[in-house]
Amino acid sequence: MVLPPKDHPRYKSLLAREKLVDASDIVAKQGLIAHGRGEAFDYLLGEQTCLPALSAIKAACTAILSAKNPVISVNGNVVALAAREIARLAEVSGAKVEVNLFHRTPERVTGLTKMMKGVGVDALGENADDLIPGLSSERAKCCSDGIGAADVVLVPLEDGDRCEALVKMGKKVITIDLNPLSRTAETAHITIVDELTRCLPLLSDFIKEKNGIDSFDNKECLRDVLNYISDRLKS
Ligand code: PTJ
Repeated sequence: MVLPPKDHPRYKSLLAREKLVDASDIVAKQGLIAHGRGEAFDYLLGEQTCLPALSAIKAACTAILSAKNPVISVNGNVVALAAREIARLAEVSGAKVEVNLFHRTPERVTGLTKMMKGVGVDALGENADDLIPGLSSERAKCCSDGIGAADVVLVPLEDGDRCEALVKMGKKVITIDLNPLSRTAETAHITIVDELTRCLPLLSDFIKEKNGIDSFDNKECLRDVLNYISDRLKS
């Protein structure tokens, strides 16, 4: 990996790009496009955690703490950018981690499982023996003791179809998505409109401190994020 100079004003952003490019064997090519879209929205948010996102993180904290069987679903981008942050979240919450891919190949599932093992997490996903109903492609594959049995699923950087299918299965769905207008953002029960590596440590901290909130309305939260962006643009 070619590390950007630490004093570069866009160090964090360049490092994230390097991580994704460096992990090109396990990150889908489409993942680079998804990342670019995320970057654009992050500019609009001022590359900081806005107050509505903070509420969503606290609501996610409550949902995960109240879950019997929470599962964190990870894909190529999530592991390449935030394997350690996911490991910490799994540790403080007791949630299982499952590799669940949109562009699924056995090689990618194995590679991502190995990367999670490298940060101390035994991720599920290789022995997918269950299906998410209503999805006709490879992305339906999941594990019966993972996503199949979960009551609360955290699905960062998710696509709309699978998010909708998980909601239809009766699961409580939390997503992390910088695009407040995406179908995923609108379909999930709790949408954290924030950058993945920025909000995961906050979520882990809140879980450790049991610092959640009970009252949360996702539609209102998304409206608040859009108002926040609009106010920033106007000023
Ligand atoms: O690894 P795979 O095969 O499962 O594929 C993963 C991707 C990301 C390619 C797949 O899930 C996909 O195509 O996702 P979408 O539909 O492009 O949605 C990804 C969403 O994540 C977009 O709305 C982006 O704005 C958002 N996003 C991208 N990078 C970040 C992000 N949100 C938070 N933090 C980021 N770093």
